[in-house]
Amino acid sequence: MHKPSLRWMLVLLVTALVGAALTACGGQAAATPEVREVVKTVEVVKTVVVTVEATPEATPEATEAATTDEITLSDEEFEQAKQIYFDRCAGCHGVLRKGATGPSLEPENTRRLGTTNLASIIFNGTARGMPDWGKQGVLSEAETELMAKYIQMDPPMPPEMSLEQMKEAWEVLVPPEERPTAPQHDRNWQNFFVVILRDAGKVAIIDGDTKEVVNIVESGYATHIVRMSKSGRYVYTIGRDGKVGLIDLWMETPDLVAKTKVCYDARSVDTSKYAGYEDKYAIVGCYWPPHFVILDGQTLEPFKVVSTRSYTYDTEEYHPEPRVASIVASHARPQWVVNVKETGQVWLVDYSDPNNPTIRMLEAERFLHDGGWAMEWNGTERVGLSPYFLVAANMRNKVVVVNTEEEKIEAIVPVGTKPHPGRGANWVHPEYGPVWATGHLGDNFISIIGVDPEGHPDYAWKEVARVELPAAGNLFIKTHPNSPYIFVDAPLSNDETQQRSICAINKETLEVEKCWEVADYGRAVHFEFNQDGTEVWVSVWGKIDAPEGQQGEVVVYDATTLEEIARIPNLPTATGKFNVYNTMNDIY
Ligand code: DHE
Repeated sequence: MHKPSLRWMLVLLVTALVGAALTACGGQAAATPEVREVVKTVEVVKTVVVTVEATPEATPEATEAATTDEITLSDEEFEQAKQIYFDRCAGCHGVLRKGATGPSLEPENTRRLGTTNLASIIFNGTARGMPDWGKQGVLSEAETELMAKYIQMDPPMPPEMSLEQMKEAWEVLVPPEERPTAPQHDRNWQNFFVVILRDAGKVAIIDGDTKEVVNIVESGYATHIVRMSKSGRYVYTIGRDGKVGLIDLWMETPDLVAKTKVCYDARSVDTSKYAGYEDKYAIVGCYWPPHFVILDGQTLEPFKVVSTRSYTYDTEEYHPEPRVASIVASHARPQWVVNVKETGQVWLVDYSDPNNPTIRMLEAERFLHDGGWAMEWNGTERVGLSPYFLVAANMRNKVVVVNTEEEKIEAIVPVGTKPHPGRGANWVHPEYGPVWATGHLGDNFISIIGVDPEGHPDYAWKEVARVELPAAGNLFIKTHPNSPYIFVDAPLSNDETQQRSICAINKETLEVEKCWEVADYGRAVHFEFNQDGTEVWVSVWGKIDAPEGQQGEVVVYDATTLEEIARIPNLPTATGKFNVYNTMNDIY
């Protein structure tokens, strides 16, 4: 059978890309970041085509063979590569490798680069955000080469998951009728922190008053986040392997009371927070299969699966893998905001009839990721949540503002490179009024957005200020109404000192007041405040196989004086941490 030669396919592609670039920028040199990205891609493609054509013996057939021939893996190697891909690559590039936070790794793109170039990128990383897996010691040279080969092969299609399979995995360890009707301990459970021990697949429950570890609970492979029920009594955990756990904080020793598994790859979970639905339902957002699942909030029985496979909002092309990124629950209506990454749609899901949910699909922007609510204020006193939810469209360098009351996209605000807010930071600035801020993976500043269209219309939905940081590579930003500071980390910086450092920014002057190293190992990552906002907690994310004392811990600072108050040691690979009171009330 005759197939078109790779060389001609490349030439056609270059022509198409050049055409697209020229059309987009009117024949001028690249003007917008989007066009610059296209031109960079074209440059890479051109280089490879020229190299291939310059080789005398490179007939079209030989070229095609050279790019595919040597790629054979044993079954064992293939399985190993598949697991590494799931662990390290799928989050950014997608299971089907169509690209999202990272570029497409479909074979027609990777084969152009070849094993050596790909191995170099995987080992050394890139300035545009690809981690240096080899330099970090995460992948050996052999594993790097294995991955360089694997991603030139067609991606294997992972299996689907039925409701029946989810029910098979479902287990109620303590039925609701056997659970306590009041807390069985005297601890201030609303000031508990649930700390993720990522690579241990566990969470530590820590008493925020005494800093004692109350229990350590199995929670699934590479647990990603936890969220609290509206009452705060229940903790929902989600593992990267799609395992969901329900922890009851009222038990004498807080522990798991139910568990299930609703997908193979997941990042988000939330609960029903509207009056009358408190603690009633949970929702899990999956990366693979691309769907969300509604579960009973008390037992975790899964009962409704909704696929997110659909069409990209802008080009209306079918996408087989639109992953569910962040999910937040409204406090003002029976509504979840479900952010569908690849198709760029925000789905407002009304759960009042969860078997027949009404879904309003809003056209937003592609590659939606994480986000949080803007707050409502009376002067400088926080009085609750506004109807506006802000979410990063990270590869489009934008923040989308969703008006959940009027069910429409209120605004789309350009910010820096790859915004990554976590849930963002809210405060009242003397001039701009109520604001919300995000950091960036790819720029060394935070962007501050005005969020008060009624009181401060001139600043609303605009980037009103930037605060420069010592380094790019920020992952999380956080504040509390009772702290004078906004805290930022930089775990993805290329510089080891910066990875371990955090900075405090003055809310009024917007000056970086202090930056300091939290530990002499690992990466400082993610912040959380205690219930009254007097302390800020930061994780030191060490390695699970490091010597004792270097695997991870949490460091507690006074949120006003910035003095160190305590170190909570022996928390291997501590990452996210969530205070019960702040999480149930969405205080950030
Ligand atoms: Fe996260 C939030 C996805 C890497 C720790 N992360 C989120 C959310 C999503 C997401 C969609 C929002 C959940 C919500 O609010 O419902 N994260 C991803 C990825 O796809 C990505 C980029 C790569 C991957 O393969 O997972 C990724 N995340 C990381 C990390 O490397 C971190 C630091 C450690 C880890 O677990 O892998 C990490 N992500 C977190 C944390 C939050 C989070 C702690 C919650 C922040 C909060 O304050 O709510």
